[in-house]
Amino acid sequence: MSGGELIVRTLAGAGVDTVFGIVSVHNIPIYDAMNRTGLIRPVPVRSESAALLMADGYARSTGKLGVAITSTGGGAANGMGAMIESWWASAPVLHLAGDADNRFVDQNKGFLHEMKDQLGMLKSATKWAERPKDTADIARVLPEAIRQALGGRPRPVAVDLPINLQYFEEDVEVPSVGAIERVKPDDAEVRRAAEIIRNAKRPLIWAGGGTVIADCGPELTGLAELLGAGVVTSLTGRGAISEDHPLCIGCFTLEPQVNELLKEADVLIAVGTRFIGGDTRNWTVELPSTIVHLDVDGEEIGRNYPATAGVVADAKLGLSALLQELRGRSADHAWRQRCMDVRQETRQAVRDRVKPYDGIMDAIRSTCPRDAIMVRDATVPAYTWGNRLLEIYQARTSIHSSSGAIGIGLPTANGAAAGNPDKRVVLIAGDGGFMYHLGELATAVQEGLKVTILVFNDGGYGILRNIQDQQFDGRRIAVDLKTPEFAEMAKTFGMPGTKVSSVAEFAPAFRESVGEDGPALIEVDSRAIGPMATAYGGTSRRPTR
Ligand SMILES: Cc1ncc(C[n+]2csc(CCOP(=O)(O)OP(=O)(O)O)c2C)c(N)n1
Ligand SMILES: [Mg+2]
Repeated sequence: MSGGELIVRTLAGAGVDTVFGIVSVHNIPIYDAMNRTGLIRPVPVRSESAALLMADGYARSTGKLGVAITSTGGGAANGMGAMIESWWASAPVLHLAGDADNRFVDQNKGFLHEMKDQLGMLKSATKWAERPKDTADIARVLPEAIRQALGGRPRPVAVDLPINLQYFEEDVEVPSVGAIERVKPDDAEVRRAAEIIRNAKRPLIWAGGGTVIADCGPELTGLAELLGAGVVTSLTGRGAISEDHPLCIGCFTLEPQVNELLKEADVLIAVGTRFIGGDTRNWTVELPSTIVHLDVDGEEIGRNYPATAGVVADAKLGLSALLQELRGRSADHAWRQRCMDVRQETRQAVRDRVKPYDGIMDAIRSTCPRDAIMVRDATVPAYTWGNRLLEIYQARTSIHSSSGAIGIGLPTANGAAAGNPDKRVVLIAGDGGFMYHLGELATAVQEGLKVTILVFNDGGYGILRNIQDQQFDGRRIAVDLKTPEFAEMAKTFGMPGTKVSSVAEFAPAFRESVGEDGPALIEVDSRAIGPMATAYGGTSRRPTR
């Protein structure tokens, strides 16, 4: 069979049924093989950046491998920003990039689309990337790429595919990827960690993205209940424990009430987290001096805060081993109550700051079923309430810009909708970030994706405007943007479009959009609604010497 067919049959054997990409003379044999075999549905998009981000949204919301196909050089490079996002999100994304004929590649001869070091570029943003040396070698490289993407700590990977190898025919068997095993904990590590936790009087849990990836909701919730420990989460850790659980303090690690609680705690049980700068105000949030750190990626244990004890394991297996060891331990009622009080106080304080936009948030949450997928681009409505207060009840129903890059919203929302045709996806985007991938409105309509797109239009890069006001004496520059009439624009793409200018108008418009069988767009006129009670200027500060 041809290299293209080998690729398609290998992917299909690994359970892949959908891929996102743009066809090119440097990947056309793969498309032709999809056509001939009917094994995989290709979703055509409007930029490679969107292809990779759709694969990412698909992967994050389903837990399955997300696959994107691009061309050589500029096409492959267009996907790189997206791969940085997938790296941050620990999303299992496979980038199949076409490349020049391997008899001419990397020689700067002028082969169509070529670039200086495409494999080097792909390696720079991935856990693993390789170029097969001949067509038969695809049967070794591709399954390994899939194992790398999904195994241990999931991360983006890439396979660089010279175009001649996609055409050449070889007598090869379709390789199998095999089962992806979870990393099991070491007994001695578990016993040591359990010993520390057993003696704790005021334990807290810090749950990160690893808890979502491992799908360890019952174990995480079980440990919190057993210990009477509050659970704070990182941004990627939202949803493993339901945010309406009384012990789920939530994603508020920078709030003063939670910082106070962290100082009172005597043991922090960190699970599937690496304490990134954004969750710790660049590692200045004070954590208990005793930290038990469980992570599938041994390199993260103790990297940012010293770990008293480490357990290298999948979060689900690690937590169930700890639960076994800790059976019979009782909880301190006063501490349990203290955690539940902080949960309430924090939420109320944040709610007061975002008024009147809490009305919009409440309408979103009360209209949508618990399994709706909430996607947020990097925008003020996300930083202030979408990433914090808007409750998430299930793993894999929260997608945000992990890297902080703007523009990821629409394509990741589309990818989530493509992977979850039975669920509603809600996108919260700002006018600036939304403009990055306008072409994907056409993809949403074409594929009938059930996404409600909320564009919060403040006529520019609002957060930077606030930062200039707060930290640069109001000297505003390069923050005001001309925006189209978004609702009218949506209609020309073939989806319903509405504009709302008050909080009261929002709920009925939103309810209608959620009832649509495909995408719908609502422009929220933030200037008409007015400023938030407290203007948000981000967490970045001028560095001091
Ligand atoms: C790829 C990328 N480029 C630049 C930035 C810097 N940046 C952060 S937020 C922001 C403004 C986003 O504007 P908008 O989407 O309208 O949201 P708003 O801040 O107005 O709520 C910019 C430019 C970024 N985070 N990512
Ligand atoms: Mg804006």
